[in-house]
Amino acid sequence: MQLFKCYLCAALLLMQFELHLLAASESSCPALAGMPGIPGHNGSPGRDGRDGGPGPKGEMGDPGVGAQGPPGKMGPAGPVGAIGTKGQKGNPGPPGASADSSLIKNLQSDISHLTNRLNVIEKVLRFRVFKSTGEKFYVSNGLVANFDDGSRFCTNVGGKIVLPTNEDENKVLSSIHVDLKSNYIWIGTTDIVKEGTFVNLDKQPLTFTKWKTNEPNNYNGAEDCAAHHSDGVWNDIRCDSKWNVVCELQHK
Ligand code: FUC
Ligand code: CA
Repeated sequence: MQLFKCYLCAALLLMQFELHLLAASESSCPALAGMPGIPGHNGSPGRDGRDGGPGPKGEMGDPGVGAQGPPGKMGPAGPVGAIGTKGQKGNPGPPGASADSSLIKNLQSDISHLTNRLNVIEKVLRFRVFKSTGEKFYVSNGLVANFDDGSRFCTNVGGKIVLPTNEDENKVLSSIHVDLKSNYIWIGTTDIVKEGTFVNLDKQPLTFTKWKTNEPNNYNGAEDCAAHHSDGVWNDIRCDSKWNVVCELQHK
């Protein structure tokens, strides 16, 4: 058998040799190639290779069996929610106590004051000129008369001859001179009872005066009444002279 293999091998080699010859004769005619040698024996084993790279990741292990940890910290507050819808109307409350007597008294007092004020305002509106001083109304229909007639007129309309009791009222009276185009306006004070001592028509001392310099002078010994001049100051003057009449109406 070993012998047969050797023959077969030699025959194959010879065939291969003739094929080479055939191919070479088509071009040129080089020197003849030698016979291929017999394959050599296997070499000795190589050296050990280097360490390989890390292997693939292992499978997840089974869950542990330790005790549960403490609860975590509270999280931050969430965003403010939208306003909810309006709730239902509540039930009616129990019946209230009846209005007490002090409330009724207050209401009656308020009504009384308002009625009085309304009556005064209705009177004031009948005059050609009317001004509010805050506490009083100053009114005039343009009457020019002596002191007694003027005083009577004012009483008849529910007031009295004007008498300023402070700077503001004195100024309001000055402004009325402009409306009346007047020189003097009677004021409610006289020294008829005691010469040189001017008192109001209730015989009370004056708490405010605005005498012009060197007045009152009782000129010619005959000046027991007084008037407010258009320049804003007062002068004593004869009671029988005729000047503009302005009344004051006061609401309680
Ligand atoms: C001054 C005034 C008098 C009078 C006379 C004409 O003497 O004091 O009241 O007005 O002038
Ligand atoms: Ca005078």
